[in-house]
Amino acid sequence: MESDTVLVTGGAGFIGHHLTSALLSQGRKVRVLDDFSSGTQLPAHPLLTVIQGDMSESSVREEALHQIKSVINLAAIASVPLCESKPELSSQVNNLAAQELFKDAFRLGVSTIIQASTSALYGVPNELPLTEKSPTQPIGKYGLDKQKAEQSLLSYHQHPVCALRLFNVFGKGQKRGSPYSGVLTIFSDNISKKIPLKIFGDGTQSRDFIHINDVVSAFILCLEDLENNGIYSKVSGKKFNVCSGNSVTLLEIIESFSLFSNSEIEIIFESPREGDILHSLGSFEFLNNQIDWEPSENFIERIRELL
Ligand code: UD2
Repeated sequence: MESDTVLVTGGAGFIGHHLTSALLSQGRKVRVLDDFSSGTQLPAHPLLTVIQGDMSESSVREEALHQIKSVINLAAIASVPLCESKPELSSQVNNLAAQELFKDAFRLGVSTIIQASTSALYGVPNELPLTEKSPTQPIGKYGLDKQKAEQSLLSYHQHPVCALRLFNVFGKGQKRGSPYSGVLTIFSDNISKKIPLKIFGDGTQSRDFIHINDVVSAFILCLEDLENNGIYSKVSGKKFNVCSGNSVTLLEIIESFSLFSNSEIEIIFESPREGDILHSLGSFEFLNNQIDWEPSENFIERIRELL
């Protein structure tokens, strides 16, 4: 009988926990491959198996890909500053291992692959909002490596594949206490511990924050469409922005947090982070047109949840 199992690489990370739990609740069998360099153990479930291993090793890929129907590749070094300080690691994980995974997957009979790509591919935007037609001109190692992986996957025209360009993903469950977490997690963690917030720059930089639940629903809708319609799926061979279509500045974020915090929020301004872009804002029209996906979350409510 044909396998129905989904392999989620990097499944022990922030997005992986949420995505795996959503797939399991749909009755899907899930196999997670993760090296646990930053991920955390997943709650046990009868439909879940976990392989601890390094995706760069061919024997590990071979084991993980055995009798798999579909792959969602989340395995990545997701922190922009960490990729700048460890460029070889970024090349290895974000690009080379991903390319090897795609190659082995199709050789071993996998039908469908979705790549977690990133808005960092766009680099410094010429105009906003960013659409999938905007030029890709990544300015850092993270964006460059992710661009290569995305191009590699989308070159498999004979297979149902797609790439989701995630903007700034936030929500409960992101690792706390790590300098490599997203800014909303760092800020909410510091506010609850009454530690001053550090702003790199003047706080007018803006981001398009997308809630984890919306990201999970984008992956699941694309997966279903690809599995049901193969290369005739409306998303096959394409890349999509996964964003909220709204941007907020760091100063606005702190103002929102202050609505829900009992104590004064202290801010320290530091010099801008190297390789940072100033503004990011995406359009989700393309994905919406293809499979009716749209972000559903109320930003202010979700900010309150973080604290
Ligand atoms: C996020 C993602 C990255 C990629 C990218 C897409 C994270 C950790 N990184 O990178 O994987 O998807 O979006 O464009 O989610 N900042 C402060 N103080 C802090 C921390 C951050 O001022 O304590 C600033 C930082 O300099 C930047 C902004 O907040 O201007 C957002 O930083 P981030 O690390 O949350 O996310 P970003 O956009 O670099």
